[in-house]
Amino acid sequence: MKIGIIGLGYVGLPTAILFANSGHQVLGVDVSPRVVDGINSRTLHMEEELLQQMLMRVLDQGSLQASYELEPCNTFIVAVPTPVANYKIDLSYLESACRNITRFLKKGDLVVIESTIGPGITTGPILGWLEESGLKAGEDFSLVHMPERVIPGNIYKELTENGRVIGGIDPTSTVRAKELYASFVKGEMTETDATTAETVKVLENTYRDINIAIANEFLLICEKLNVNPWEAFAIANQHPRVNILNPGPGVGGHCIPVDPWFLVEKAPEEAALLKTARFRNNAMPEKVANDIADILDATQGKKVSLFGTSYKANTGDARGTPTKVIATTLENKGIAYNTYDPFQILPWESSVGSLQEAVDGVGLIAVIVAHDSFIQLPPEQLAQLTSCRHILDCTNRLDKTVWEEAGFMIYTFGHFREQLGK
Ligand code: SAJ
Repeated sequence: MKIGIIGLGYVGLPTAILFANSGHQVLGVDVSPRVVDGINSRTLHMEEELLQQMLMRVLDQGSLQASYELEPCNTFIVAVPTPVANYKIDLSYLESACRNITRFLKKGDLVVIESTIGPGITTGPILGWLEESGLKAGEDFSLVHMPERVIPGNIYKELTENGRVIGGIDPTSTVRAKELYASFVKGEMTETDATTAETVKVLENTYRDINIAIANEFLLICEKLNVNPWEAFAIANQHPRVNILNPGPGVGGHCIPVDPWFLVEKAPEEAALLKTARFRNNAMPEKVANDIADILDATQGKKVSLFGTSYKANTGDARGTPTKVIATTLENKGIAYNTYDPFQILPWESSVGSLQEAVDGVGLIAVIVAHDSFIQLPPEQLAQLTSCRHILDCTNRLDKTVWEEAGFMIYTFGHFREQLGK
């Protein structure tokens, strides 16, 4: 059984490794030299120790190969990005992956779409592109949508243990995909049709987006009321049926900020709440920039260091990161800043390479991302590196008492206005 996987990102590559590790011959295809050459030189472009070890093993065995070019296979798996531009889903990567498959598709093959797509895309455009091969879906080849559900940072565990939803265009397609994925998925695999599977995936991420938006809106309300949102949420969460998520500097990544738009596109009138939630979350980075401006203004600071450029804690993944928007907003306001992130792989113009450089000459440090290395930083160590004593904590993870005892002024996101006399 030869499996071709198109798109070797956070989903495609781990999937390729796990299939290769369970006895299949796998060809991984990507357009990026960093990815293809990286894999062939045994480097995983993500921080996952177990997968790194497994990558070495499958390369040694010869069961995984990375290439720019697709070849004939028995199964094709598509895991390319489906980004959003101007509130519209860009299916161009998906289209080119499918057309690539069409060139090699033959009777008896199975095509699995793992990329996140809106309801109706599998039985609509995807089926159309693949049938340009002259073969008929459901008769000559099988087709399923099997959305990925993994969370970056815990990919191996989630890929193997999470339940999966398998939506075939017909029952045979579903059963074939289920049998194939049983080679490494231990979680429950739920069978359904393609459109339901597509809908389930975007509902899941939209649900999380809306819940984060509620937390962010509650933070803004608490701030106005001069109530500590973090304390209020912790107490509210003691209620057995309440679970307020963490407010924060914005919702980044390549999934949650994107997926609600799949539903908005299909049902613009009904999806009113989804849009409002999206705009609420999208406005958070600008709020952080305004907070920074206010603190600098009140403390006569001239420059800020933004701690964390990734979209969430303990990963180097900077796609859709709120920090980028914070940085751009600061730039537009004429506020000097640098960005610091020990995980950062591709530096920005504003990036500095060390903690010492980051805090040198700044009037404020803004902790945007809760990387362990930031949260566990001893205050005494930081105090030796800089004369800056002002920290905006957007994560509420710094121990305020400990930091204040060490002489720092901590501005807790959503609850520092009184400290500024505002
Ligand atoms: N965030 C908050 N507050 C929270 C939780 C998250 O502000 O309480 C922010 C994070 O800082 C980050 C963004 O939201 O910027 C997204 O992070 P995340 O950890 O919620 O999710 P992702 O994007 O890493 O992964 C999500 C997951 N979906 C769900 O939990 C429903 C994952 O299971 C999906 O596989 C993934 O999207 C995907 O690829 O679709």
